[in-house]
Amino acid sequence: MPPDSSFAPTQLAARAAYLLRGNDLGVMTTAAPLLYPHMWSWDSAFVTIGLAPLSVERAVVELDTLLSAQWANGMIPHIVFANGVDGYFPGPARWATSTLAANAPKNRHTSGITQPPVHAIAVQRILDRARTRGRSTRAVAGAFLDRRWPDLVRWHRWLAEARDPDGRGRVTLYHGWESGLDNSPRWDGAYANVIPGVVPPYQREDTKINTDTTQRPSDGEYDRYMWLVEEMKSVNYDDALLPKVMSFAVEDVFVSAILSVACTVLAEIGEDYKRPHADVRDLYSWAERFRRGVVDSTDERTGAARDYDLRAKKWIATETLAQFSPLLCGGLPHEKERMLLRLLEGPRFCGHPDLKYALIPSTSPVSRDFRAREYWRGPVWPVVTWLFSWCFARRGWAERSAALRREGLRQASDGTFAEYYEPFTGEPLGSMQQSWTAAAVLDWLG
Ligand code: 9WN
Repeated sequence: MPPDSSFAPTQLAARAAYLLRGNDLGVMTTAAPLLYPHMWSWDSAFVTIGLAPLSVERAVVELDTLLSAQWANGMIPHIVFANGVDGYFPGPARWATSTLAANAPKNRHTSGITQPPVHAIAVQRILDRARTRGRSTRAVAGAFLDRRWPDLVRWHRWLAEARDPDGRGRVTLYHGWESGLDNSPRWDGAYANVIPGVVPPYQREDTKINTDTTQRPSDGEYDRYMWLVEEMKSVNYDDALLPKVMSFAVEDVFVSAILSVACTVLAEIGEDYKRPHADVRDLYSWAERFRRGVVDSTDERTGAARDYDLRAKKWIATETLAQFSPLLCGGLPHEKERMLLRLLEGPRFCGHPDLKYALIPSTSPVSRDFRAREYWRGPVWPVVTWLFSWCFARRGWAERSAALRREGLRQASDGTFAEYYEPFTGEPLGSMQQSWTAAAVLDWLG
């Protein structure tokens, strides 16, 4: 294909649907065919959102698979491994959760960390799509909610209790991978304080598949990632002990904002579908607590949110998309919110004159941390565009939401469904045929 050719919406939607079928292993969809041949937690929520317009029934199966691997403490693990599939490191043997973690499921291999809680949004999409279908599909969606409601509440409760034990309103992460924005410059300072001890030898798989090393984290970064896994294993992934042994511990504002939104979404579902009052009340109170935590983190002048490094005991201020977390969950005073919107739409982000599309780069092009091709350090992630666009619609900002959708579709119309894109040239990067990119397109066009 010549680089500048683009697909019309109907062709693009057909290709996206075809891609999801191709990545479908039966009861789970791989995040991408080669680089990520298993089910990832937040990917699977986005995949569900893309599957819902195609088949509510298949979308339900996706979330059912994920939730059947939920840990006994309520955690949804960041990877559910496909049976008998190799080709990704770290795999089940390195995590060793089945043998070490008392809370890990018995019937599935999973990793031992978590990922951003976007799943309530997927549940809402299932219910919304089902409403437009016949009675049997509505029944499938209703039965899903009956079956999984307690699990969804347990998931949110685990985040609120195990990951915010002091009620500060921000979710603590013990590994950069838990943020979903793995090697964002947000974590550079915290990782600098991680001194890897003896890490059992390992071979990376990702750089065999994506051989352009400028696009993936470095070996030094991987040593730290692996060391953190060893630290977790040393306490058998015990929630109560992680705070004592982990050399990486950060409060993540982006995850916290997502949790706040997800709690509100789930509480609204709970009200609509007459779930227990006590659950709905808890969900609303967590939504408020995490909204407050995000707002409390913001810079007085700009309204930009900051993460907090619990080890160094200091705020982390970087020019990344996480600055805009309060725009997702709300709560800023009006004037501050306008300042933050100006920052988002101005030349430091979407309004930068050299951007190919007016989209949110993972790191500001004017930041000294910016790298145009490097993992979470500059490129644009379509799934992030989807999330902001969806949240902006919820916030009542129809035009802003539509602008992101329009630009996101222009970017995706190359039909590669890339994991991420170079912001100035629009070159597709990372994994091609990434499931969540196809899912975002399907929802936009659905
Ligand atoms: C580690 C699957 C996942 C995404 C993450 C993204 C990347 C994994 C990796 O791929 O992370 O979890 O190996 O780099 O950063 O957000 O869920 O698509």
